[in-house]
Amino acid sequence: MVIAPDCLLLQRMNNPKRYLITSALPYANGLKHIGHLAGAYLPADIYVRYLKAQKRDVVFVCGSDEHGTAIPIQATKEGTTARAIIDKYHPVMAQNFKDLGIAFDIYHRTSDPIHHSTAQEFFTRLNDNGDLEIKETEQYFDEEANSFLADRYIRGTCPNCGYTNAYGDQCENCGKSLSPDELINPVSTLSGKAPVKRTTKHWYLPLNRHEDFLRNWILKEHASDWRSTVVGQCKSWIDGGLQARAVTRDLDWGISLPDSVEGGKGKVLYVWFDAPIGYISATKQWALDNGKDWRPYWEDKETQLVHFIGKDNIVFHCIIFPVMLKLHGNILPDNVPANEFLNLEGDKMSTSRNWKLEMQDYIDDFINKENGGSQMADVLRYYLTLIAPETKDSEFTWKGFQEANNSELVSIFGNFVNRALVLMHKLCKGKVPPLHADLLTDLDKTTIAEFQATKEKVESLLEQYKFRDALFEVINLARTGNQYMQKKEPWIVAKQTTENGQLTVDAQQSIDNTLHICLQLCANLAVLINPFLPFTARKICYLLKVVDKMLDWENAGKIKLLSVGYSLRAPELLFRKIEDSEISYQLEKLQASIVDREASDVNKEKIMEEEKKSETSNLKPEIVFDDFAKIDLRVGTIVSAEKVEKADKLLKLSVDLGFETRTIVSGIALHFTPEEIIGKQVTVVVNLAPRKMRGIESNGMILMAEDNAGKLYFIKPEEAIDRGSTVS
Ligand code: B3M
Ligand code: ZN
Repeated sequence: MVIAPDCLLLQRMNNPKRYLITSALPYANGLKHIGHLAGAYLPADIYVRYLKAQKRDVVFVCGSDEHGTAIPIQATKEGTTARAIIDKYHPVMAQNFKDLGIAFDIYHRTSDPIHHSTAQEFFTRLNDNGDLEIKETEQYFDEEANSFLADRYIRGTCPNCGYTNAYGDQCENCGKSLSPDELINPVSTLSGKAPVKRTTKHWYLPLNRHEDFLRNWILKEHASDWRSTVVGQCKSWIDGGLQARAVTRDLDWGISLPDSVEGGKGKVLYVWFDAPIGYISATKQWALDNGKDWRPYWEDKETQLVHFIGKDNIVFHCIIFPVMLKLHGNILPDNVPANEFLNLEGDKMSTSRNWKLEMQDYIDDFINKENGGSQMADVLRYYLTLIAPETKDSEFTWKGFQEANNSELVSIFGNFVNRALVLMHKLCKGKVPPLHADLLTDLDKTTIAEFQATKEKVESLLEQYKFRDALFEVINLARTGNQYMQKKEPWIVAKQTTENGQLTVDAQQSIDNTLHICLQLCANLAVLINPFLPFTARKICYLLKVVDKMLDWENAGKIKLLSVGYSLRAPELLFRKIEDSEISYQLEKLQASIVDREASDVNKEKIMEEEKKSETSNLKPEIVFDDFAKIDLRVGTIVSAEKVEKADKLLKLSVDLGFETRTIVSGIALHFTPEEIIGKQVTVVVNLAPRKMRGIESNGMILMAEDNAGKLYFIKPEEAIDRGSTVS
């Protein structure tokens, strides 16, 4: 029998020999906020806990990213050295993750010698193999500081939005990534002077040589199993034209080029070259610490490599690092489930504006305070998973946080477990009652069936990285438990007594069955909730007097997790209610922190105003009405459409505008077939100067909307209207 290659691929992915899971290495230049937590750490931890509960061979690596200009810039701000900065933030970040139950197998750091040598070896291999290009270019140089200027050390006016304080690599106002050459009126932040251009030599990774590989690997092989937001971003990068990217810098903070590299003195590896290699060095250190071999995790195709990141890191993990891995002879990621952004109380989180909730703040206010404890780590994990920005940006609100806790964790999940234990103590003498199999009602049976059904649903969702939906299923099972108890009403059944006040046999048996099922359901909930809320799962084990081993995934779906006659502990609440006063305290604190900042920095007000203006990223500079009024927009109907020869992106359209029929060449051929758009109404810019494309004169432009995934839509009236109608 011949097995189709596709099937082989699927077999491998469904049952890999081992897993290597990574979370983006956070810069050790300051404390991280809950947006980071929700983006790259919490989902990875849930996935890893699930895999570990399944007894899979899995290593979960992360660590501090301690290079790049972010570090010396922070050092200048704090009046100290780069080394002091990383030594200050690295341990706090490690502890924050621990307090929130993010259980890395190793939290490494890129300043470690093992990482320096790993990154240098990586660079050397690529360089020796001729996989890098060396180019001399002109770059900005600060004559006063006698130093080349990293992108972050140059500021100027953004060509996209006009914001006057944009960085050389990105405009913080409109989000557009820039190169220093694009800045208008560049200024060095070291001396405040205008920089000059000087020639310097650098090593480049020629991404352009790998276009076919990337197209095939991402846009074909992974078109359906990767998130559409991720594929969409990759596609627009690739379509935009891949270029060689410099992988070295003139800087004095970072990993020096190996001594063996000619002309490499005084240069360091670009932080985005070394940081992802940090995943490999972390694995090496983990292997050393645990007497294991790190190689199969990076070299054997039977390993499933998954990178958890935020959307701003997509290009590095899906395009640049995979090219590096391929050239170096490593395996490629199986998936890169990147998350979108998490906003906070109606605004995007921002460190510069102090509009954020740091992990440390949450830990101080909810976990380390007497009224909290680790259980409160689970509350944050719960809410962040509930609002996970998996497919689009989402929003953290303190009210939402309170609501999720009070009306779901307390009232549904906690309430069910508590009632089961209370009733068991009251009606079954504190012991697990027997199950009378011959007396099971239909309701009993369907409830038991839900254990297994939920397990299967959760498994399938987790394997698709749909953490939010998976968590919903678990809570739904607790909801089912409450409804079951409500229908069976054991407290009413307990009133069926004989004349001498004894409970009837039938009643006792019915109560036994109800509580047996409820208690087994509690045990099932512990197994299923464990990846999401690990502290809660352990607390349930404690109450049920079982060892944590019960949390093995294979136990989910089973009805026999607790032995009959076993005595359980007295109930304790799993979650406490969150009071209105706690929420208003947090809201006031958030507002106050932003005010502090404004008062201390005169420029901030302006920045805030400008940031407010651009609620969404990539806003263009303001125009006056007259600018807009110059554009003549009309509704037309596509009457014919055909492919343009030798141009796979172009369609030649005839558009009937009522007053005339125009030829328009449109770059939509990859999105629509000619047949499907004939007869469609569209909006046309009719006074655009004619342009020749592939020898065809195009007389106008069709308006299209593009969603985050890169899908195109026509802009048209709600219903068909007269051709030639104006749009304004
Ligand atoms: N430190 C950027 C960031 O924290 C960077 C990630 C590195 S992952 C290899 O967003
Ligand atoms: Zn801008």
